[in-house]
Parts: sequence; C-alpha cells; structure tokens
Amino acid sequence: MMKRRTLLTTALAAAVALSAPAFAAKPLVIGFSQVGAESEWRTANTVSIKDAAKKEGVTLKFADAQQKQENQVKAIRSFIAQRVDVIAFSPVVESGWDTVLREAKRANIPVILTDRAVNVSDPSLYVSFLGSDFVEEGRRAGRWLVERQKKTPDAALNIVELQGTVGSAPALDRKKGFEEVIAGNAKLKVIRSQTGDFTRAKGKEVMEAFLKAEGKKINVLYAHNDDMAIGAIQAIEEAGLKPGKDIIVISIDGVKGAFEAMIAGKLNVTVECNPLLGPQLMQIAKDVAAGKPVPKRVVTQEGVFPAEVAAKEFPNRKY
Ligand code: GYE
Repeated sequence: MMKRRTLLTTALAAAVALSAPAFAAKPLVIGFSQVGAESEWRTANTVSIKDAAKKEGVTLKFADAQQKQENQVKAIRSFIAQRVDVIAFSPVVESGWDTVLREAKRANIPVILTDRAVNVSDPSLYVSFLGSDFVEEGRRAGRWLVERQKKTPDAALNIVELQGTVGSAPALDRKKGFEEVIAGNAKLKVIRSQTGDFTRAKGKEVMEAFLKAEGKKINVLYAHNDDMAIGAIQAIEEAGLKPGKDIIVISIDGVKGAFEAMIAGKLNVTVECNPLLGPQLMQIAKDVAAGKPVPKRVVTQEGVFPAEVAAKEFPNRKY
C-alpha cells in the first residue's frame, strides 16, 4: 500500500516536472495603493505601473486612495488580509505610517515605497524607496530663478508659491529646496504661500486669491506642480495679465501640458520629475520576492526644461 502511494507520488511529481512551463511559478501578486488621480503626472504614473505589471506578468491589485491617507491604510490592511506577495504604495502624506507598516512587517510582506517618502522611526518598515529627489527639484527651480533675476539685477521680485498637498513629501521638499537656494538673496522674496493640493482647480482658485490680495505686486509664481501652474495661468489671464511675461511662471513635473504652455509663451520653465516608475518598481518587487538584496533608495534621473527648448523637446516627451 505504502509502496503504491510512493510510486504514484513519484509519477505525479515526474508529470509535473515534465509539464513545468504550464505549472511555471505562480505570478507575483503586488498590492499597489495609488495617491489618486490629481494631476497629469499621476495619470502617467498609474499608466506606467499598470503597463509594466502587464508586461511582466505580475498580478496587480490596484487601489485609488483619492488623496486620503485613511483610504491608503484601509487598502494596505486589505492587501495584508489577502496575503499579497509585495505591497507597494505612494504615500499621500509623510507621517502616520508606523502602525500599518508594522502590521505588514509582522505579516512578513515586504513594502516598497514609490514616488513619495514616509517619515517612520524604524527604516526597516520598508525595503526600498523608488522616486525623485524632491529637495533637489526645489533647488533647481530656485537656481533657475536666481539666474533669471541676474538679467534684471536692480529689480526685486515678489514670489507667490502654490504648495502641493499639505504634509506630502513633494510639497515639503520642494518648498525646502527652493527656500534654501533663494535664502540670502535680498531681491527674491516669497510674499504668499498656500496649498493648491496639486490640482488645476485649486491652483486657479488660490492664484485668484493671491491676485486679489497682491495684484500687480506679484512678479513670480512658483508652483509645486504643472497642473497648479496651468490652473494659475488661467487665473492670471482672467485678471488681464500675461502669464510668462507680467508674471514669471515656474513649475515642476515636465508633463506635456507644461510643454504646451511653454510653447504658447505662458510658462517659463518646468523642472522634470519622472512619473514612469513602473518598470523599475516591477524589477524591485521581483527581486524582493526572490529574496535578492535591493537598494534601499533608488533616485530617478531628471532635467530642467526652460521655455526656449520646449518646441524642440516636445516630440521626445513620453508623458
Ligand atoms: O509632482 C504631482 C503629483 O508625488 C511627485 O504628485 C508626485 C507629485 C507630482 O500630484 O503632480
């Protein structure tokens, strides 16, 4: 009896081995919690992640948090309950993640941060962070303005700032990097700074309020993303002013909409932030699942595009 069963098992094992491709390793399952759909950047980021998952044969469980941290916490808990292989997410805000990430760790599910960072006491709560250096992006925006100011060395420039989502890594860091570069320059002063939540609608609304309060005193707009700048450009035009001329407009991301605005002469410069993180995310997830070591930090490579090069660069833009 024993012997027959062993034989059968062996035969079965051989059959499985022979038809190996059909039984090939079961697909990697990644639970991904996205911030939302607040900007052109985000849309490109979502497409990149979904496309890369498909290409790599990864099963992607995708959840849209609609810019709410509580929705992300819920999504992560549900991924833990479903026992996905890897959890990846782009945290809406920086703080408040310790508890849920500890739950993931206890369940032995590795966590990869994409795009935005978290502020946690224990860095072992995530295995890798893939995304841009937002402080550097803020510095690049600031450096462009410092150079531009040299063209009119006697003129002091009043700046209004449209911040991204309150408490988010890109909003905190882009503010910090920009301030760092213009600090000590007596000719450059931020006279108003408020959040526009990374959306066109809010960017327009807040710019209207800035214009109402400060009017022609505003010389420069620094927007933490292109969408808010595009919304604000509309507000500037509706106020009878010329964006790009009466008010210098600086923003971050480098999406197609920004290139169009530059070609139209309404935006002066965009600092690139690459949303196409899908392929790298899949690679890191596969390595983690295979038990290979992965880098704790992967920084994306980016450039700066002033309006003068916009028309030439436009055909090369992928998002
Ligand atoms: O700049 C903005 C988006 O986190 C880098 O989020 C991302 C930012 C991006 O809404 O457009």
